[in-house]
Order: sequence, then C-alpha cells, then structure tokens
Amino acid sequence: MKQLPPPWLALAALALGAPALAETGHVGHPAPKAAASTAAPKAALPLRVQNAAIVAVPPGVKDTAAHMVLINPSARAVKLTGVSTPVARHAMLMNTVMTGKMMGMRETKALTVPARGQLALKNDGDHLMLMGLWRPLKVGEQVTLTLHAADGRTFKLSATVRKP
Ligand SMILES: [Cu+2]
Repeated sequence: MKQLPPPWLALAALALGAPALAETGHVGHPAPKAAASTAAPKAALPLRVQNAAIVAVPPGVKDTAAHMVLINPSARAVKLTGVSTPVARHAMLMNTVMTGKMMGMRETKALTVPARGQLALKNDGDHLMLMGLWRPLKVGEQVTLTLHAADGRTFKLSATVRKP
C-alpha cells in the first residue's frame, strides 16, 4: 500500500529526463565541427605576385608604400583584410581617393583580387602602407610581407626596396 512512488518523484524524473534528451540531441550538431575547422592550420592563399616593391625613403622617414601586381588564378575572389611585415610597426591596406581635386589616401578594411584576375597595387591606386619602420631600409633589400585574408589564410611574399 505504501510502495507506490509519490507523484512528485515521477515529475522530478520527467524534469531531469528532458534536459538529458536535449543533450543527446546536441551531439550530432555541426557546431563543434565548425569550431574545429577554425583551429585547423592556416593554408596559403592561391595568389601569385609580380614586381613587388617597397618605395625607398630617406633615413628618418618612417612610413612608406608597397606596390605589386597580385594575380589570382583560382575560380574564387580573394578578399584581403590585412598585411604585416617584420620591418614596420604597422602595415595597412589603402585606397586612393579623390576629394574634389585633391588626391588622398585612406585605410580600407579589404582589397579584393578578383577570380582569374589581378589587382594592381600602385602609387595612384590601391596600395599597401608600412607605418613606423623599425629601421631604415636599404635599396635592393628584400622585405617579407604577409597578406592576410579574413578566413585566416595568408600569402607571404618578398618585395624589393626600390627608389621611386
Ligand atoms: Cu599610402
């Protein structure tokens, strides 16, 4: 007569069972897999480069520009979101813009190398800037630049310091 479980025990079991089922349902969810692929080693961007140059500046000038032609033989556009180099404190992607009759430049969040196309980085167009050179660069010296994409892929290239 007293062996019947009290009704609250059945309710407690139900309450405990519900989250347990939800947990089981989560195991097959793709979210943990996506997290794992983010941590995967970073692949190289499918780019080639021609005529990579850094503009030689007089000693004491701490900022300079980098020019090149980036070629993307792949079927997908490559969106670059940053650049880094060991010779400068900071490097950035730039656009040249016309404000009235004044030509100026401004930092941009991204530069795109079109699929099966190319992007020319030059003085009067899109280019890269190296800000805060740690030391004077010598004409003829090779400098490593690393281009970064939003997905973590990178492209490392060597640019020659040249007189403008
Ligand atoms: Cu610039």
